[in-house]
Amino acid sequence: MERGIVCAGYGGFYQVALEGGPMLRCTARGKLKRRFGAIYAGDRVEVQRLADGGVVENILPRQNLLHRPKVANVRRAILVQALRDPVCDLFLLEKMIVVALQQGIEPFVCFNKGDLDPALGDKLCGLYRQAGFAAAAVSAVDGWGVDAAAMLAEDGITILAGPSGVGKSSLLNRLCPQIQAQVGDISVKLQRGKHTTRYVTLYPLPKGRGMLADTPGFSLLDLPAGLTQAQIQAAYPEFAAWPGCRFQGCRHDREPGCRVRQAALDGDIDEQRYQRYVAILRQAQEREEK
Ligand SMILES: Nc1nc2c(ncn2[C@@H]2O[C@H](COP(=O)(O)OP(=O)(O)OP(=O)(O)O)[C@@H](O)[C@H]2O)c(=O)[nH]1
Ligand SMILES: [Mg+2]
Ligand SMILES: [Zn+2]
Repeated sequence: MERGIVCAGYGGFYQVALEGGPMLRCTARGKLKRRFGAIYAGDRVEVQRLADGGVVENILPRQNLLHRPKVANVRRAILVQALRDPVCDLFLLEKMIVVALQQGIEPFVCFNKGDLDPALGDKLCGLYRQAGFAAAAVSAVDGWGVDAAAMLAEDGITILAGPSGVGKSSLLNRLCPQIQAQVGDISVKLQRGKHTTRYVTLYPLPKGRGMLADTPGFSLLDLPAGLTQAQIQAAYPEFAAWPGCRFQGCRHDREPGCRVRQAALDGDIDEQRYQRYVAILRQAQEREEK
């Protein structure tokens, strides 16, 4: 048996990158699906080679599994928003940060289409850096700010994730010019992307730097079940750094005397980030009560 990583799956076939190079087109044993539910891009698998292609015989234990986009064993997620066209959705971005951290994935916050509004790019990038995240404002069309060394994980799987039309495939082509993923348009009427990328696809990076995944865009994200207050607060590290509420397990919602809430009202903590935090906290609570 040989080991490999699933790079894409469609129509009952899986493209598997075998260790040491070649791609193999595989089918899968039926019992695997019964045991694991499904095989996802990013899955590490054991493969039996046949004269023509191969058969996935086993899935190795997963480090993590994202549901949106569907991909396993992710080390880093470049969370992409466009500064505009489509409109920048910081609520979705912060939900994605929550989910990434909960799954043990390093988030990298990326504002694309920097050419359309460089000042806003600098401002948002500064906001997230100050909060404690790796962040960049970039332009995939002219390459401004695109720094593969900073954006890609040292090894393992890096994914590009975010709404349709923000420029994930364009960025992939910039980060790794030997790949030429298909780029779509923005609908003039709806001001949204057109869901050009249909499947998660992993591309091996040169120089053994792991793999980079292009993924389909999405604009809605359900919070996972069982999300804890601490897991939500992990996406707001500036709250924990603020003196006062740190050791009390405070929700920072409507607790009397909450210093974080006060700091947000005083403008010492970004008030809109605080409001999005409260919205996520309540959404998670509603989900648990259902
Ligand atoms: N002005 C500007 N346009 C960009 C930039 N990056 C991408 N675009 C344009 O945005 C549109 C969508 O780009 P894609 O790369 O297909 O977006 P995507 O995120 O892959 O979209 P889906 O595959 O549908 O999820 C294309 O018309 C790109 O040319 C940028 O940095 N600046
Ligand atoms: Mg795309
Ligand atoms: Zn508090």
